[in-house]
Amino acid sequence: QFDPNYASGRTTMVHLFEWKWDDIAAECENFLGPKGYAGVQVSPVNENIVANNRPWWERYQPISYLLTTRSGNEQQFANMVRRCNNVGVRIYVDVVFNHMAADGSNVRGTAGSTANPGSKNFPAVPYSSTDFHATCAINNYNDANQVRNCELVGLKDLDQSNSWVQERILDFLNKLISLGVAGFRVDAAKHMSPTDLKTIYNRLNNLNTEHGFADGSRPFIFQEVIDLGGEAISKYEYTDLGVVTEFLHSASIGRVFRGGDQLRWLTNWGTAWGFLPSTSAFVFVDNHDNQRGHGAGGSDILTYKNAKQYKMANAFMLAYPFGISRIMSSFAFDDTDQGPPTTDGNNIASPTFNADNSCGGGWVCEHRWRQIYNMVGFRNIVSNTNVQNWWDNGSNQIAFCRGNKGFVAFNNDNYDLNTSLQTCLPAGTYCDIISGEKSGSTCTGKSVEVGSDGRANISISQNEDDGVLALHVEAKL
Ligand code: AAO
Repeated sequence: QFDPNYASGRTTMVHLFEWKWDDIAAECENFLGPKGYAGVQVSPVNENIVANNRPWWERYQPISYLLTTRSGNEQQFANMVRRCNNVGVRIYVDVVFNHMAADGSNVRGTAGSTANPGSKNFPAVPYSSTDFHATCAINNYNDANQVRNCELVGLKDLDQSNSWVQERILDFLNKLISLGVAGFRVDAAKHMSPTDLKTIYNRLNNLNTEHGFADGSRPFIFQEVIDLGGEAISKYEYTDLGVVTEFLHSASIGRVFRGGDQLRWLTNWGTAWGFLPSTSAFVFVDNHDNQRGHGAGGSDILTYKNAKQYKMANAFMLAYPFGISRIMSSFAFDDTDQGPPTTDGNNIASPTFNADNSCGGGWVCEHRWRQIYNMVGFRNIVSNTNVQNWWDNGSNQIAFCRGNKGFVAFNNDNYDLNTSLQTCLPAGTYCDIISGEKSGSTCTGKSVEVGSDGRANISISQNEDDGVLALHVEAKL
C-alpha cells in the first residue's frame, strides 16, 4: 500500500488528465516508457453522469462501476493497461467511491445506464437510498462528523460502513486489479472514515502477477486528503493506510517560486516545512483541481500558465529527494468548468504531436516539455544519492549536488548567476539538460566544463527562458 510498485529505476508518475485509453497506450510506448516515466494516473474509469456542456468534473459524479467513459470502454482500458505494463509504465486509477452523482432523475450515464440521483437510486450498481448517509451539506470543515457524513458539494454520500456498499466498492477495485493496475488515487478520502477505508483496503487482492508484479504485491494507495492546517481532519489520520497527497507541498513550492519566499530557505525542504514524512508524502506542483482554483492553495499555485516559474518548481521537486512525485499534464483552459478538447462537443479529441515533442490540439502536455521530462530522467539517475554541497547567494540563487551523479542550479533573482561552483561530478564536458540535450556527441543547449577538482563555471542569466541548469553523469559528452 505504500510502495508504488514501479519498474526498477523509475520514480515519477504523470497525470494524463482526461486522456483517452487508446492515446495513453500509445503514449506509454512512444514517449513515457522511453523517457523513464514510472506510471500514469488516469481519470476516473467508471460510468459517470453526462453533464450539460461536458465539464471535466462530470467524471467525479459516478452512475455505476461499469468501465465506460469518454476515455473509452473496458476493452480499451484493459488493452491500455497491458500495453503500458509491457513497457514498464504502471497505471493508477482515480477511484471515486465516497459518493455517487448529485442531482436529477432518469439521467443517463456514459455507459448508457439510467439512474435517479435525486432519490439516491442507482440501479446499475445497484444502490438505493439505504446505502447512503442522510442528506445534509458540508459547510463547516471544523466539524469532522459533517465532513465525513454529509454531502460534498451535494454529491450523494455513500455509507462505507455498510457491508453491501463495501462489497460493491471491492468488486470494482478488485476488477481493476485483475486488469493489471498498480494502485489507486482515492478521491475525497478525507470525506470517508479511516476505519472504513482500512476495512476496504485490507480486502483488496494482491496485484496481478501476469502483469509483471512480484507475488504478494499490494496495490499502491495514495489518498486525496487536503490539509493545509487549521481543520478538524488531519492528514496524519490516513498515513497508516497508505500514502497521502501533500497539498502543503503544492502551495509552498508555488509560493516560493512566485517570489513569496527566498530560494535559500529550500535547504531544509521537507518535514521542517510542515510536510508529511517523505515516504508518506505524495507531491506535485499542481493538480487538476488547484490548477483551476478548485481544491486548495488558491493564488499560490503555479501552473503551465506561468511557464518559467512552473518549470523551475517542477525541476526543484524532481531534483530534491523528497516524496513520491507526480507531474500534471493538462489541456488548455480559460474557463474553470471547461472540459477537454473534443471533435464535436462530446467525443474527446486526441492530442497531436509536434516535431519538438510538444503537443497541439488544445493539449498542453507539460510532461512533454524538455525541461520536465529531462528532470524526470535526472530523478531516476540520481535516486539513492543525497543532497550535498548546498550553495546559495543568500537570496534566490541556489545549487546542490546529488551525490556524484547530478548537479542542479537555480536563479530566481532578477540579476545573472555567473560563478564557479562545486558540481561533485567527474571531470569532463557535460550537457545542460534544461537548455538542450545530448545528441550523439554534441549538446543542443549549454555545455559546462567540469575541472578535475569538480568545479565549473555556472551561468544562468536573468532573462534566459529557464531559470535552471542541470547536469548528470549520463549527459557527459
Ligand atoms: C460540481 C459543481 C458543483 C455542484 C456539484 C454537484 O462544480 O457546483 O454542486 O457538481 O452537482 C469535482 C469538482 C467539483 C464538482 C465535482 C462533482 O471540483 O466542482 O462539483 O467534481 O462533479 C474539497 C474536497 C476534495 C475535492 C475538492 C474539489 O475535500 O476532496 O473539494 N477534490 C476531489 C476531486 C475533485 C472532485 C471531487 C473531489 C468530488 O479532486 O475534482 O470535485 O469527487 C477546503 C477544504 C478542502 C476542500 C476545499 C474546496 O480547502 O480543506 O477539503 O476540498 O475547501 O471545497 C484554502 C484553505 C483550504 C481550503 C481552500 C478552499 O486554500 O487553506 O483548506 O482554501 O476553501
